[in-house]
Amino acid sequence: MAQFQEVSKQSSLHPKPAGLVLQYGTAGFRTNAKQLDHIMFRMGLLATLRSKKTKATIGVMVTASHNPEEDNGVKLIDPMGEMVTPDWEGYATQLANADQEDLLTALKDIIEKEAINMSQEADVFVGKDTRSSSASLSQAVLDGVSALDGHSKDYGLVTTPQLHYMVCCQNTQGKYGEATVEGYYRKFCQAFIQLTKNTSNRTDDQKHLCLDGANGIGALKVREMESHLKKELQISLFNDGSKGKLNHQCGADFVKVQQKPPTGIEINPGERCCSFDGDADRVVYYYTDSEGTFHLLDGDKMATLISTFLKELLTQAGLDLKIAVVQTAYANGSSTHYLENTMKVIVRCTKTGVKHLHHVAQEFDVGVYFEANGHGTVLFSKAAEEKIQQLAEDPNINDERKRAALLLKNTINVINQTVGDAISDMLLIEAILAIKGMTVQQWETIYSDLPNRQLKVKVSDRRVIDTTDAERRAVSPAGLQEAIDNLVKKYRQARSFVRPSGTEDVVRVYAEADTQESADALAHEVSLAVYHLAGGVGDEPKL
Ligand code: G16
Repeated sequence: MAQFQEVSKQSSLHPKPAGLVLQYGTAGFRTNAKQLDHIMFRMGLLATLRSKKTKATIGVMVTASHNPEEDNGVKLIDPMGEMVTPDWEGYATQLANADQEDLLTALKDIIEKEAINMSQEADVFVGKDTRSSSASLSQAVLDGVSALDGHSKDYGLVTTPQLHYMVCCQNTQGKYGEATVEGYYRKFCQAFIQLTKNTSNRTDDQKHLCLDGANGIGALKVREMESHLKKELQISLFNDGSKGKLNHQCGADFVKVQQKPPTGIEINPGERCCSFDGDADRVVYYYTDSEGTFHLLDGDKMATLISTFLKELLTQAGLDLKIAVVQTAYANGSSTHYLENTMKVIVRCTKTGVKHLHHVAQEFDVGVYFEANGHGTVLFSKAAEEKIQQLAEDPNINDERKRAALLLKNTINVINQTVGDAISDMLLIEAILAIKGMTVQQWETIYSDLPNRQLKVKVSDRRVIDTTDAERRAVSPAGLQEAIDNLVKKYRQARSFVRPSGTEDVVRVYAEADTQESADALAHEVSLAVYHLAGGVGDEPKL
């Protein structure tokens, strides 16, 4: 077959380094950019097969998100804008690791297993972040698509959620929106303006937000979007990529893990600030008070604010829809307690990775899902959307129900339901604060976080750690969970777990307790247990 000859020819220009084995992780492949050229070419091939199989457009995003500048990675996007399914993640790993001479066999194996009609047309959308390696790596993806005769559209520099949005728009024939960057700005900014239009007595101070763009793609895109916001949101942009390094001492991951403001930002006490990560699919909020103390409002705080707002609107609208919040093991214990006991909403816990949260959220009429690191969104079932739409158009309802139904309708439109999206989440949070007339300080006091600490431990092979119960318990190596249980018992209101990262070559350690000193001590002691029982490398973790 001519296609296979072309694959053979092209793949020799994107050779696999001998012996290199990579795994499709939490959000695709991710490692040092120098090791990724063959992976990108092969993911171009795989996306083409996936497109032929689904008879729909597939997305390939070249990014390593929160990782350092020298890394890169790739995320595959399925037809409705969601993450690719687990069986295709498996194919991705097989294809990525096939030796150069076995590539065609691996490819044919997938074609056969999935009964793919190779004469079917294929369409692949490609996007990339601002890393210096992204240009040549996205070219490798395009080469893979063309080797199998697929059509590609190169969106160039876009945020990850923008590419998810494009794929969904394309496959819904424009029902979700127009598959252009301008279409994206129009859809989300118009909804934001509609949502905030009756809050016109807001002062410029209330409309003002400081944004740390992590020196990445989010900063560029917010600049492009600004005019669509018609000054209803006034953004002071820092870490816009003009001088600083991507994700270096800045960005959502840095702020969340270090629990301190990013460098490169000038903020006054009390000012509302937020940070995006490197591909703008996560956002966290924060401020410093007059004493200089840092206050973080992470994904859990966002999930709480959003679900409270939605629950109130559903009640006012008289709509009986089932709402749930989906979290991971990293969710602060106080947030889960508040959601379950005060707000009385259903709370579910899944493994890390938005792909897991997304699927559980789909089980409800309204599924709010957020990882504590700021990655999340809200999903509305088709039936819920229809009920809200009908109510908003019903001429026979009272003003309170009408107002609530219209707010719900515009809330749906400001949310990027395909995936967590820093830009869309920021607009949603800003709109909710404006509508509720709430300050960031009032938002923070909804509940108090338990002090917590996250650490990383280097081990020789992080796969020795296996977990269960949505990653809350370690089943291997032997003795590790017992050690954690004994350490946790020493502290009050304490909890701790460990898991291998799916985006970095580290084991992550999380601990929370009644005081910061206890959380820090527990995290350190658990790190030592990991170091000793799971093959730690380098120096022992220090307090
Ligand atoms: C990705 C995933 C997130 C996950 C994060 C960290 O985020 O999309 O769901 O929380 O990695 O994962 P891990 O702890 O396995 O390294 P991003 O923003 O880096 O793409």
